[in-house]
Amino acid sequence: MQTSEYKSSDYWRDGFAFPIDVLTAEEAQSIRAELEAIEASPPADLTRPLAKYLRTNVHIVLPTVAKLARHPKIVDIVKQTLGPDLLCWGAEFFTKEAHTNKVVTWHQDLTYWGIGHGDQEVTAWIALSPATEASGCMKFVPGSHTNEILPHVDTFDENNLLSRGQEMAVKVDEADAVPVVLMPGQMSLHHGRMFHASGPNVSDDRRMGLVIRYITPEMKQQNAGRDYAMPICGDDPYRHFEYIPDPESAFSPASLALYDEVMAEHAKIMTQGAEKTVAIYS
Ligand SMILES: O=C(O)CCC(=O)C(=O)O
Repeated sequence: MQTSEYKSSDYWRDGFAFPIDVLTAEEAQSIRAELEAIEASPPADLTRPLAKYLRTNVHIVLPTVAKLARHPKIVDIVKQTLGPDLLCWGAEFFTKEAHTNKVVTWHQDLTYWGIGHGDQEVTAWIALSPATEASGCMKFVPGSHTNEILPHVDTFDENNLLSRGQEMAVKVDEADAVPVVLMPGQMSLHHGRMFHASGPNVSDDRRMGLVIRYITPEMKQQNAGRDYAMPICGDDPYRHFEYIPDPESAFSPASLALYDEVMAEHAKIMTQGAEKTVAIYS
């Protein structure tokens, strides 16, 4: 599907849309190369392991990710979906190494984020390497976003990429699932109540996705005192979120200080009700 063919009616019917061409293969490769250069030689002055910065809120510390959140093609698609006023609430690299058992169990994103269970959030998942059934691409259950948020349990399984190893307490029929196959530079969109999961990577390449979470400004953090978002476009008469500025440079001192501030608040939000430490926020 080309960008011009995107129909938001498909998204609202199914709860997802893909594949949507947003970057060239070369642009995707350049972001992958930048990420891999950082992984090969992490900045010396980080107070947390590099993987934690990459795994959550990476838009605070990496200018390339902040810029991508404003990429005209991506924003155009998201505007067609959620309307003209947009904030970026989060960004994460979801990487599965080649030949590893890392999985994502069935879950609904809005379960633990504290920003309600409504329709004003969408995730853009942008492939930086081939996301295939062999490499452990996501799977979606069409129409499942029409459910409420269903009960989830924490497993803290070390092979689970999710923060608390959470999974839905109801059985999802794998036969209902659609594999979200994407080539580098292609994007999928999914709704915050979508049932989704992904399996192990049995391929020879890393499976790399950059996830950007967009919200509209009327959303509000309900669990903690403060929450943060990066302004993307349109108006925000509510100011429910503290604004995150673009980082001046990768892991700049100011961005690292802001990162710690945001993570302290997010730790309160994301760990509510958890029986163990939630490692990515510590
Ligand atoms: O990348 C994956 O396999 C899962 C990503 C996911 O759960 C999400 O973006 O909400």
